[in-house]
Amino acid sequence: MTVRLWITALHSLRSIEDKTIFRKVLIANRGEIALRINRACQELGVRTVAIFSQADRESLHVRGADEAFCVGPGPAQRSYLNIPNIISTALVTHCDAIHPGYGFLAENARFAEICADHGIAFIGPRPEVIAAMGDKATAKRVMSEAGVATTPGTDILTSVEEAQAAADAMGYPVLLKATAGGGGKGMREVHARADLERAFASAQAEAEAGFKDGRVYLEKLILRPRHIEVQVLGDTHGNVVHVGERDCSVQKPSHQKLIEEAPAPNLTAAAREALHKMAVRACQAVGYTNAGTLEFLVSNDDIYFMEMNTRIQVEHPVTEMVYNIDLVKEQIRVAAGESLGYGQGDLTARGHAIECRINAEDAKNNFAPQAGRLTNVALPGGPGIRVDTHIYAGGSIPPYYDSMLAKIVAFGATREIAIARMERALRETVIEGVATTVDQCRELLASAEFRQGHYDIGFLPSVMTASLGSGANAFSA
Ligand code: MV4
Repeated sequence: MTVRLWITALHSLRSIEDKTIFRKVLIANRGEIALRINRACQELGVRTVAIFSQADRESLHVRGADEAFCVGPGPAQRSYLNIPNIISTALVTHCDAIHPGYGFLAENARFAEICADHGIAFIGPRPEVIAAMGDKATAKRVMSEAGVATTPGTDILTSVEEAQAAADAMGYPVLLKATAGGGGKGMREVHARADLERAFASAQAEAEAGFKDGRVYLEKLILRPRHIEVQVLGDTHGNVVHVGERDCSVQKPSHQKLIEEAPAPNLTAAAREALHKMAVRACQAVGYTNAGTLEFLVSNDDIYFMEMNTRIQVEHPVTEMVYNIDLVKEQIRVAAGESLGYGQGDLTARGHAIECRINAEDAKNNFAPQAGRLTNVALPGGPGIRVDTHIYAGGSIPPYYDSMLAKIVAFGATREIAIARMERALRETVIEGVATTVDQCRELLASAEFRQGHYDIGFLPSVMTASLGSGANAFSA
């Protein structure tokens, strides 16, 4: 009897332990995502430590956290990327975990490793998985071995001759890509054999300069595909679910996304199911944990895996609206060792969500980033509108960081309702003091291509040629 009681007591102790989430999390980021993480922590009853640069002293993310520490001067290299200062802040404040957000240190495998070395949980996947997915050629090899359809192409190329032979075999046009890349840096479109040698050299040089890794590989150029990505979530007990897809085809030539939506419009049920299945299979193959995104190119009914992002993404709110889930809370829970506690069957998409990114950029000046002080701010609200932002009237926009000011998310029972709400929200939006991309978002939303959901990665230039100049996007062929 006594023994029995002890066992019961131990069981309940263990289950309490299993449910023990972090006590304190350091938020290694700034701007809207720092606020977003702080909100998730507060709702979970987790205390927070903010870090900030001298340029961000007056930022909202500093005020929202339980504690806040300056980690260096304005330039990110000396503050938000300053690993020794961030780790020592976490240690001094007794944080159990660090949430990296997106950008900065989010996909730095070495940083994830350093966190672990100091007994701090990194809220993200394992360092080996971050490293493997960060190398695009490795990621494609791993996914291909797991049975995922990847963009036809080569592994790392060691000579021009090898590139020429491969290109001849697959047929032009082809695309050279940097293995350390992503985001288009070190990418070269090649339409004829005569142009390959020069493109090979300049792709290598750009990759070497940008990433200190000049290795490139070759792919068949997919003409006018859609960029569709699948959100995934895995726990440390082997459970993986997908949380649907997002269409992110509306991007600037600089590969900055402008509008994202979930679900993807004009996708057949078969293609959607294939995407979801491939994403889950891929995650199971690499033992993926935490939140992640698999990027695919979709052309007609052909689906090709392109790369995987091992972080929470800017556009995660459209998925949250459609699936009624809090992805940042889920990230924190699974990083603390909790089980997902639900399966694929418990997740259903409902309605439609669209996100517009509002940037501090001057469309009349080639989208040059704007810094300065905001003289007036009035944010939209009302039915179906969510705004994730760090801006306020009187706040300053430092010159050192990403130009994104706000994400406006519109949700509705149908795509039409979401579009109407977004248009209404954009009309309500007042941001004065710096030039913003509000008008460009309105222009995009008003276009026939967007309204019909018939768009691909070549869509933007045809709508915004006036602002961007001609021939801005070589991939619109
Ligand atoms: C491609 C492609 C066409 N074919 N790969 C752009 C950024 C980088 N992540 C990969 N990118 C592309 N890879 C093949 N084989 C077209 C693009 C591309 C693109 C992709 C998604 C969204 C917008 C884009 C704009 C231009 C080119």
